[in-house]
Amino acid sequence: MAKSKFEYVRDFEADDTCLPNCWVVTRLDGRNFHRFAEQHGFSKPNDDRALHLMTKCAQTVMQELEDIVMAYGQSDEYSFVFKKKSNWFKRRASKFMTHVVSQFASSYVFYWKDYFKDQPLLYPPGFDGRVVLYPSNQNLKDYLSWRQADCHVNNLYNTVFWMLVQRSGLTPVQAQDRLKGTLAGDKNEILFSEFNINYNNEPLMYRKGTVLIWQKVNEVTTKRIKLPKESEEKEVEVARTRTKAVPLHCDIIGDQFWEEYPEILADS
Ligand code: DGT
Ligand code: MG
Ligand code: MG
Ligand code: MG
Ligand code: MG
Repeated sequence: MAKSKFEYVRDFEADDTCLPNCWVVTRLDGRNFHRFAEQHGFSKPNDDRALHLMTKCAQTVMQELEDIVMAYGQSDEYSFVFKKKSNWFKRRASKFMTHVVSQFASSYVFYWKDYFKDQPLLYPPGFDGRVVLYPSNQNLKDYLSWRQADCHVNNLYNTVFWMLVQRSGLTPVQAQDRLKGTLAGDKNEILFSEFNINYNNEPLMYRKGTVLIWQKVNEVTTKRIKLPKESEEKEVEVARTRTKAVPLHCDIIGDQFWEEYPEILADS
């Protein structure tokens, strides 16, 4: 077919092919979730419904899209790691980013009511996205460690902050002043001595965030089948193994996780 005289406009499209042999990481983050959390009555500092909904959306992204080897999420963000060798959409950054973000955002709205039973969704939430390439396994591990360290630092701060406000009746400004210049040890000490809380006993999901990895799981379902020599249908149990994106709330900064799941970083 002859090309139209308009075809030349294609040349204006920028090439955004991701460099070969690099891990492609797509991170999304809720837009103005400070306000979104307030308006939807999220509990402070952690809302289980919101965190579980984020993970449900991330599982949907992993199941619907190609080549994602793992994901890590905390607060209003999730990072998705694509295979080094992925050639999905010819490695175009815009495709990775927009498919991840749009699938996640539509899932957030679609699954909202399953997690927030009595809380209607008041307005459409948005998410930003970015793509970053990491050339070495160490760079990738350091990236994920950075996000998990961020989770830890913020969660420790927020846990003490909201204790001071909710239990000790400090105003947010007073709580902020009280925490100014304190180190992790000081915050642990405030939690322990003033609120009898051992930070290490706080839920792992809050302290470590959520890692999603592919795992084989056995599923037993009941099926109605009709056997050839019998007239009536019968209920039978069918067991099958499925590969699912399974949530873990573990440390990914140390070596143990990577030694336990070497297939994540393995090529192919
Ligand atoms: P942005 O990302 O620049 O558009 O602005 P924000 O407001 O989304 O800021 P960000 O992403 O740095 O911080 C996440 C906000 O989301 C933070 O203000 C607290 C809120 N948030 C996330 N998870 C929870 C939760 O479980 N409970 C509550 N109360 N708030 C949460
Ligand atoms: Mg921000
Ligand atoms: Mg945000
Ligand atoms: Mg955030
Ligand atoms: Mg199309």
